[in-house]
Amino acid sequence: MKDLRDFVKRCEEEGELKRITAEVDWNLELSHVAKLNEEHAGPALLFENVKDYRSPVLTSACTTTSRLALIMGMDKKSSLVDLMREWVKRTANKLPPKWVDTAPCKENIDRGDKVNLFKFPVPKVYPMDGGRFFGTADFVLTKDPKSGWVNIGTYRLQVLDEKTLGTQFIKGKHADIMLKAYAELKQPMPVAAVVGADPLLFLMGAARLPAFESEYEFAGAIRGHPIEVVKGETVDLPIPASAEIVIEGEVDPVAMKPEGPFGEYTGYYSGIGTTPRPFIKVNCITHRTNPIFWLSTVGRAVTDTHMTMALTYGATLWQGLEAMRIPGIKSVYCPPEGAGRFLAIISVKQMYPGHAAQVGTAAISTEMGAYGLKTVIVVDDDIDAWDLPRVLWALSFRFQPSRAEFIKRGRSTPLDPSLPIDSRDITSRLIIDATIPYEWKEKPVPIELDKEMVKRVQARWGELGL
Ligand SMILES: Cc1cc2nc3c(=O)[nH]c(=O)nc-3n(C[C@H](O)[C@H](O)[C@H](O)COP(=O)(O)O)c2cc1C
Ligand SMILES: [Mn+2]
Repeated sequence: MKDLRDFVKRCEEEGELKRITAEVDWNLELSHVAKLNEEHAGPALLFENVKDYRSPVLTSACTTTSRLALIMGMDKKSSLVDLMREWVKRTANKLPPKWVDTAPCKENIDRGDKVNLFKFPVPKVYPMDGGRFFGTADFVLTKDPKSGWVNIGTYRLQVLDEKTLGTQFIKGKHADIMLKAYAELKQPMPVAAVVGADPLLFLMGAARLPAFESEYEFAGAIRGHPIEVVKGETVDLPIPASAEIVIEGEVDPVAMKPEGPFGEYTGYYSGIGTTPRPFIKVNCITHRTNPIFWLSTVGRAVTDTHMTMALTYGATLWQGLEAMRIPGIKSVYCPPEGAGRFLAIISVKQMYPGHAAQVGTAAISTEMGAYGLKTVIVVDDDIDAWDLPRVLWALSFRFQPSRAEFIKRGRSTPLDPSLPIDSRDITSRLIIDATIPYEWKEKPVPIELDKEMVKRVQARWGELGL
């Protein structure tokens, strides 16, 4: 799969996509169709007749595990945990991107006065949103001025006017770290914001990889071939050759414009009123002819964004634990209901006293866990991390509150509605060890059915009238 068009085609072949030919308004109507469609696990939608526009909008691409599997190039019947396990396995062999000279993303080039973000059918999603958000299924490319490390990060982008995009680079995110490096040099930060291309790059943009790691190399690892990139027109950044729309511009590290609010994945608006934030001054736009604009819905769980994060945050937590070489990790599950980021469940085969405790503290020390993860539940390996009824059983019959660890201070997300709106930098955490302590000499004796009796009863099932 090379681009979004391949993905649309694959979805169509698999009965996973519906084309909407009736006219739909970009102002609230389109997002509401998508959200209601997602509430009953409907197909991906390609809106071909958006009011005032001629080019299409794709939504709900990542809403189901089956479509995430198609993006990963895996069997449609794979479970979310299968996808994460495969992600961790494949990312062991990183592959750098490959430069090409010509690319479909250069079919149309707009500079100077021709630059106009309203050229694209950017939807307005929720009633109290501060405007139309160009970036929901996007990713932003930036380069560290000192080391040359290129980052891909998925960050929301609001259309402020024809040539300006508001950003929300949350503190400590890689674009934020890089912007601070440009601030020291007193230089603007060149950026490229991309919509479309291989949909895996959007997932990579949302993955919680550590600093100095290249999302391109991990995408290459998952694909098994390098991602093709081309030089920007005005920025020295590797642009995905097959991108639908590329916004080239720069961020002044000290200038701010009001941004937001936006109805977020927490089910709440990101703030009350606007917040001053850095913005992208757009210098050039390149796009394919009849570009597919792509929207990822947000809002009350579960939406497209929740499923995306359940996969990408869950996989990078697992990847982080593997990188620490902790033995015995059986499965990791970050429920989509928690947007894959506030709650993590980890199943471990304990091998020594304190092993489960190590897993819990390690989880909150990974790149993913150190940021906003509030609750970690560790269960024994007889329970699958995604098997929520069994996890609740362990919470009832194995967990002892005095063995929980309460951590007072950790890095938070400003979007967490459980914290007061003006003090969301720091969160507390809870590590719930719901395992049976390894060192116990006498452990509770589990009830197993008598095997012979099971056979006998099964043989008599019909006779018993059952
Ligand atoms: C649809 C979607 C929208 C997101 N919007 C933002 C955002 O506006 N700001 C932000 O800091 N992170 C946002 N994230 C989370 C980041 O993509 C994620 O934390 C990622 O690790 C950032 O990349 P980085 O680690 O290279 O900084 C979003 C994720 C998704 C899936
Ligand atoms: Mn990164």
